[in-house]
Amino acid sequence: MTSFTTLPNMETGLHERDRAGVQDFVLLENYQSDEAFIENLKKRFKEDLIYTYIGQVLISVNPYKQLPIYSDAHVKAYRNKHFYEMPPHVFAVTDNAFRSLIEENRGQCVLISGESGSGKTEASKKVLQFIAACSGNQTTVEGVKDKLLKSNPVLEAFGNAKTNRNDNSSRFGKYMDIQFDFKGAPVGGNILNYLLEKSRVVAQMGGERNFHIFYQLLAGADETLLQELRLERALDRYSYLTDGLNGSVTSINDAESFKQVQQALSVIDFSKEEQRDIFGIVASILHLGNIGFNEVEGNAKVKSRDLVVTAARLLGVNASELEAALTHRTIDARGDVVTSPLNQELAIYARDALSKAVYDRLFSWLVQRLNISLQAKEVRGGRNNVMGILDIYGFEIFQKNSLEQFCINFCNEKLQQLFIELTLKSEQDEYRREGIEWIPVEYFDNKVICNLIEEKHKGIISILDEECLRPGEPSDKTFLEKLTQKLSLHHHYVCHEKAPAHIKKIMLRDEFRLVHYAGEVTYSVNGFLDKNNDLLFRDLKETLSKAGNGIVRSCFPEKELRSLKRPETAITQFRASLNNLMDILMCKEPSYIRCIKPNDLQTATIFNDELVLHQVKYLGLMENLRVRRAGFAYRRTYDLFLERYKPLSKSTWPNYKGPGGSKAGVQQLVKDLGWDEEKFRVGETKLFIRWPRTLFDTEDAYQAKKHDIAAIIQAHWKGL
Ligand code: AD9
Ligand code: MG
Repeated sequence: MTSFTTLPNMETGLHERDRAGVQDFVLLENYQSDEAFIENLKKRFKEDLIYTYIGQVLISVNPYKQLPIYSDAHVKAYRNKHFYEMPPHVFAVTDNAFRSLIEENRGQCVLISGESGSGKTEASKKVLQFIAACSGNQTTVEGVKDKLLKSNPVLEAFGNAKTNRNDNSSRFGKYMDIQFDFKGAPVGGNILNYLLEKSRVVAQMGGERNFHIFYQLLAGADETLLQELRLERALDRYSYLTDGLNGSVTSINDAESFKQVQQALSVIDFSKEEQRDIFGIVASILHLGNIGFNEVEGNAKVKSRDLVVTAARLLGVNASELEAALTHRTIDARGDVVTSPLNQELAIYARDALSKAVYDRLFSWLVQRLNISLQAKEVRGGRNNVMGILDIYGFEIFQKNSLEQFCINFCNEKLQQLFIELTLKSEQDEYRREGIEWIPVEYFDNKVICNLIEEKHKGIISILDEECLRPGEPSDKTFLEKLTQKLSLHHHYVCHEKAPAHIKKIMLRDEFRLVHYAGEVTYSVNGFLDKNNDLLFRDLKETLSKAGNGIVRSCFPEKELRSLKRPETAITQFRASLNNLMDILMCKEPSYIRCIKPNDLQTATIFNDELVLHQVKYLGLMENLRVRRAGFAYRRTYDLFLERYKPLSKSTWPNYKGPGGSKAGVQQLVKDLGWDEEKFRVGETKLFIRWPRTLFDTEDAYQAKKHDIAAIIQAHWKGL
């Protein structure tokens, strides 16, 4: 497969290093220096070279502009190439993983991490694009590929929103498995979704929007559909849309996106009826949000019955029943059924809880429905033929951080843990496998923060759950008191009382602060208990379980009402799903894409050194590089090394003919080159080179010789 014509990277990698920095950080001479690291990223960024390696790990800097590097020609150029043959690219990482999957039958996962707006979702789409473009083209496979690709616009419409960090921010976590047959053709897929930020349905921060689908529907639906849903185009008619940014976003074309969503739903085989039900639910939520309440003698009364009637019609429930459920609460205490009226505040709470629950369950239903459509008919070639892509919400620090940010940041701590374990572990494994001595490197292990959050009985999650389940009158305030009581001595927990003066100044009394691996975040406990309890009054559940809208009915099954078990708290469910995810990832071979955001303004050309350095540090990239360099900066299989450098010695040119194959050939070659013992080690299958300089010199010698080789080859062909 390797030939002189397919080895362009060494030129770009080694000889362009002045103009465009080094394409692999292990080649950076001053590798301990933060400045040199940033300088290299910056140099490349300015040249539109957004990708750089640390060994096998890909670093991607968000260019915030379209680059012409994802064309079909690029896919083709990266297909079936050895990793270092081509300049760094998300396609190279994908090709590498894809080939391990097919050739070695090893389950793969591509883990994409980085903070909000750094380019994770875009990277995940490129991974999918590459796989779709280079795997099989029979009609059955085309269908699967189409569905996989089309699942993205649907999930983004319902699960993404404009935040202050990113105009298209993922507000849910996504893990997608693609299943392949033994020939490498995709035959199915499966998506796992994690914790949708459903509080956004009823309230948004200044400058932010609700989920895209609401705006898409209002901008893109034709008049007939709008009328059927009793909607008007004006956004300011809907109270759920007027909290944050009231309007459209220049980078987003809502009407156009709506067309894409409709088209995608059709490709994924959603029936007309299902589509009508979906949009009916979205519209019903907008109407629910407009329902106001008066209070008469402590009892809430619906202000405008019309809205209840419209929402009820769209959900397919009885309007009077919905009205009663919005203003009353029935408690079944061991057979004693008592119904009591709600006051205005509680009725608003019940209405919002209803909207959130309906939207959240609609989202999960969509994922399940996609999965049915993506289900492989038959997977031949074993269950290891799976490639997973993880694109989950990035680390977040907002002005106000609540339970949602706490969950998102906890998730990022867990992924960092995995990164530490897998990168260090795989490095160690390789040295062990190859019989090479290993020098351990110090690194910050964020396990201590994971424990602070999730340790049984002692961690923040346990304390929160305990408080939620405690009889008496637990509140956010009592929760915070417990936290402080139990954790005030922990190095990564900062409470108001014990905060240093400069922090105290910016902290409120209802806040606590965590020292995350990626930075310090202040959380406001307001709403923690409510969100964790995630209570939807029984009357509403009962009403929905009888809905005429088929999706609503299946989202609120009757058996849930009959269950006597207390539902698990939101955070406990989240922790369980994360641990399950970690188990899935641990048994696959990982490829890493570490995304970096060059500035906070979502704009091309600006490279903010300080901001980038912060990310480089917390992503552990300097440590990653040190680990990679502590042992051997470069490694190359004997075959590859010999193929390229054999012209440098008479004993290996044109071919090594001695005994012992390419390993012996390489040993002979480096002996002829006069390398001393310290420069390299001989592993089982690879040559390990300690310093990049050794490789540079060898490459320089090769370049000098290249013209001679060209002449020799030409003469050779002429002679034939
Ligand atoms: V969040 O954690 O979901 O808030 P992501 O997913 O990390 O975040 P996303 O991929 O959505 O960020 O990227 C943000 C924006 O940056 C995109 O909408 C694009 O406008 C831009 N972007 C990111 N990567 C690329 C790229 N490779 N080429 C061009 C890009 N633009
Ligand atoms: Mg995203």
